Amino acid sequence: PKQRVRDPIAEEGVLSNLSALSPHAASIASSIKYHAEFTPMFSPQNFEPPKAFFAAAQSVRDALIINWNATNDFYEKMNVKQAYYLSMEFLQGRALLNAIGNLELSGEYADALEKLGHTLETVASQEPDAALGNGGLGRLASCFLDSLATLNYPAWGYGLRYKYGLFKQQLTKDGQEEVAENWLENGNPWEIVRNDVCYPVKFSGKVVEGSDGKKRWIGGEDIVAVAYDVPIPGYKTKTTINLRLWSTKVPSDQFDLHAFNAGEHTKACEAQANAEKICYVLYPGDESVEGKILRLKQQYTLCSASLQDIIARFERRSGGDVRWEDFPEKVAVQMNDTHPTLCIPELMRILMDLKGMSWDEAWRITKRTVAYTNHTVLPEALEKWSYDLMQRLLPRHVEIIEKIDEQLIEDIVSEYGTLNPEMLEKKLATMRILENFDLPASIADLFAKPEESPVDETSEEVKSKDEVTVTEKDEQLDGEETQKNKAVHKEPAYIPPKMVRMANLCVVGGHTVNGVAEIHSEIVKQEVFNDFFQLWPEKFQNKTNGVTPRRWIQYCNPDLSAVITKWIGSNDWVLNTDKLAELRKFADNEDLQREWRAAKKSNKIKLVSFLKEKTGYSVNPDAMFDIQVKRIHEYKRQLLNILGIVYRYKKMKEMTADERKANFVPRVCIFGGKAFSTYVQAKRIVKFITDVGATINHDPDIGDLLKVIFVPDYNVSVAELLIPASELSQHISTAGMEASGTSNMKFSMNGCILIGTLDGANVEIREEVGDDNFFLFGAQAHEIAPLRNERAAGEFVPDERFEEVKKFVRSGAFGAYNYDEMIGSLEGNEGFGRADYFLVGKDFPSYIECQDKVDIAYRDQKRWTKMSILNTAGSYKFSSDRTIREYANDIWNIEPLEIN
Ligand code: T68
Repeated sequence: PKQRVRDPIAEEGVLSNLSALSPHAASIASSIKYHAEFTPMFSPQNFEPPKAFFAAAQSVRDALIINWNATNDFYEKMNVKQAYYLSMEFLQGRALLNAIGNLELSGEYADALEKLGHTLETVASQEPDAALGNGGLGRLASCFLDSLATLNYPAWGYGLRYKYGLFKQQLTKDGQEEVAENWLENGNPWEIVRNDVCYPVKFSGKVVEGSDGKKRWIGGEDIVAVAYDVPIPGYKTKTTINLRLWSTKVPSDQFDLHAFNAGEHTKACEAQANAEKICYVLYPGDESVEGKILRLKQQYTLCSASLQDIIARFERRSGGDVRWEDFPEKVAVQMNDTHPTLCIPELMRILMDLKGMSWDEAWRITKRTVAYTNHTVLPEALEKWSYDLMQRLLPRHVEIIEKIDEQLIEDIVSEYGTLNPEMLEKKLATMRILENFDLPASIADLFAKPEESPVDETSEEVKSKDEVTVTEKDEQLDGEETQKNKAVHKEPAYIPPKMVRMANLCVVGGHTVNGVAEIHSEIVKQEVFNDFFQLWPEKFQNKTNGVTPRRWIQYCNPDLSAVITKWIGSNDWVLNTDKLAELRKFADNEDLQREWRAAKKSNKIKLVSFLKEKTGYSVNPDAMFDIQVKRIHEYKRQLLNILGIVYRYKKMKEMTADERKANFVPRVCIFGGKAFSTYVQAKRIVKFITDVGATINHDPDIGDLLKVIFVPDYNVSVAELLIPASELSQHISTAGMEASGTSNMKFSMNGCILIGTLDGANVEIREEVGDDNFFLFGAQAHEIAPLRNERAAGEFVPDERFEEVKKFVRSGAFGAYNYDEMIGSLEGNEGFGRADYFLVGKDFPSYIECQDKVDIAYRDQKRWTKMSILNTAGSYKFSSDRTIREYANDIWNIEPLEIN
């Protein structure tokens, strides 16, 4: 220190009078100062906000590490059963305010930083979002970690440390543009690299059988997975659990020094680049078909490294006495959707090939260990892998999967063998893990049809799909054409590609399958996995999603939190959200109503400046703030929302200024969300919303009566600003298509009223907040299939108002871009797809009528405020603490354990 030239913090005298601070804040200030001085990655000459953030985060991390070590030591000593949440996505967002809030040090940090010349808010805003997830599924995983730690459950998360998180969204005149999100660019103060915790992971190669009959997987490509640990603090507890993220690298002995010295630099680094690229980018969502091999490598890396780690821990904690049959008494593995399905064959492989177990023993253990959560019923999002690709990459796993499939066939035949063969055949076709595979000969005999004519000796040999030429493939796109050609040329029959159905493997290999909201779990049982439900009804459960009230009320909405605490009499509600229900009895109280409105207003004002900064638009804080933020997807129906707005605008234009004022409540309609980069229709919708905004926002007739704003780059931090300021939020998916939704819960908690369909968790939210406090519209889930049939039969007669709005869009009212295709998709025009598959046209009339009711309700601010209070009061059920307790009791069988 003597040699240091200058110390800006000391020079500026900011630490000269620490006595003004509480002892705790003073020690925090010196810790921040210490880290500012000894973090070499920033210039010593200054103490700017980025450096202040990093130093503050490091000082928080010191505190976390103490608790984190204590937690891990305690679990090790007690040898408790631990749950492991395996997820390809964790959408953590920022960590600083959450960590100091959970440590109950927010005041001290604010004071300390102020002493150092910064506000806590500015410092916190320096942190980049950790966006290692796409949307709801990833954010749910992060809420679960907060609840697990808070409730003292022995549990860890396992994921991947992507170098680039979810892309940054920029809006240009052409719509959305994607930019890489280099979130690690300035270092990540929260992670602890564990070079001592690494495991080999293999791809490709081949399987050989030893003289002892044991299978060995050899050759191929070897990489290493290295652990990066992120401590996750619970709220008001010492418990600090671990999120272990794997990064990939090449084994240290594989750098080709000879090639490098010979000047072949690229070749020398090839293995390294191949290994590292596995963790380069987050898979961009459920639509992509690109990068399949890489995605499979990612999934296998997560499963293999995590299981090796879990098994090593189990063995270590068993001391010299490893009893494998106890493994499921010590380990619960939860698969967050099908992305970690390879856990099942990987656990089988390790237990059999490396630990010497028989198939039956290994299968019993595996089935008692893993469980599966389903997050989608969209058929196109149910994950399938090409059998050939998987076999190339994971030959041993494919053998194991084949055997699981064989066993399943036996189970199905023994259950249904006495039924008619047609039914049995159908069961096998839908339930098997391997799709488009022949049946084993012994089973195929069951279906031999005596009346069938013998095989035509002259017919050409059937080709596999890969052998089909390009022209043949083209013809296959047109069924009729193929039939014709067949008749003339005797073309070979098309053989559909062999696939591995990951969801079926999860259902077979897991002890429990759960959906994420009541209605969704019913659809899972009655539709998606109905055959499995009939066979194993005891496997199926519901676990309605939840969100953490720490991040999603207390930290993002301090103003409202203070009001809630005052009226409930304590802040116990942060841990026990049931207490929120007590607000019901004050819902009409004028004092509470006034304070409630003031909190909302202050959040709206904060949002107004954010919108100005990000979009340039100025909006009126007294208008109703109406928000729809989520991934852009046709089933989520942003198009219904924006067409409703267009209709409103058209009606306004037809009126005089006085009529407009009398008929419409001023609204700011806010959209946010990312479209997957190759999802053309979703990107068109983004562009359309911005085009509509550009027209309406500059229309002098309209002024403050209507504004349409697309907030760029929606992420967790933006949500934390938008949700507290919201008054109406839209959850308007086609019924039956949104598994749950979780932002609906966050909005309701923050006193926002929902407009929505009876879909996902909306159903349960409406039950809790009361029918009067939820704006319901639209067709119900059981009506959707008949409506689509009606549509297909050409029997649907669209509402005049829907025709009017489409015509208006087509007239070019929103610029030169040609929206024919987008509008065409709502009509089933030839070539434009699926004849309004999402039923925008069907629900349009009830949607705009419902929006009229919203306006009427908003005019009566007393009524509206009461509805708002009753939303917060009724949201108590949707804490992820409730969800996690249910998982712990009903699926994982783990107990809370407080560190002493
Ligand atoms: C969401 N799923 C559901 N998937 O859509 C939502 N998919 O209803 C539910 O509330 C939420 O999960 C939590 O249960 C997703 O977010 C994905 O992001 C995804 C990512 C990769 C591949 C497939």
